[in-house]
Amino acid sequence: MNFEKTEVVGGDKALVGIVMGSGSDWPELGHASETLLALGIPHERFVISAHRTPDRCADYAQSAKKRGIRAIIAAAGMAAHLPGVLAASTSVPVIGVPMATTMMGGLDSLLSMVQMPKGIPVATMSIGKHGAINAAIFCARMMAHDSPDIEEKLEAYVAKMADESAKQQPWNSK
Ligand code: RP5
Repeated sequence: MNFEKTEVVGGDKALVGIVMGSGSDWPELGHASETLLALGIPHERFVISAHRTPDRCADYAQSAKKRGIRAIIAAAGMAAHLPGVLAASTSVPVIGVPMATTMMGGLDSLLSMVQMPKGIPVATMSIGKHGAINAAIFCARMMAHDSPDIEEKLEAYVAKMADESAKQQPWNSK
């Protein structure tokens, strides 16, 4: 099964799919895309809703493996079913990113996502930007073993982070 064509960021063939329940999730999911790019992982991006476009959601999940997608980062807020619904229709690992909400700060999204019953796992990250960035790094960790380029970029990313952390002197900043 083919899914609709889209722009691939950072290469010719996407290895990771970033899927979000609404365009309103993009400000946080943009960090996942940026981080995947920094780690040399080509990816695609779609707005797909488990509730508003359920058939499209099933089509995406069912086509993902055949199209070469090796991990799906799925973000949603409120009753955040998207990662679980995608995971139900594919064997590709799904990494869930709960979105912050104005009503409950994202605890609603987190609990909807993390409490998957046995059999269909979703690897749930932390809420919002931190989870989006960690989802991308988690993809790199899964893929580094098979890709010296991703491994090298991941090592450089971690080394840069450590360097920046060790150099911090907040008492000297104005
Ligand atoms: C979820 O509902 C989306 O993932 C989003 O976080 C939330 C609100 O969606 P919008 O009303 O902003 O489109 O499905």
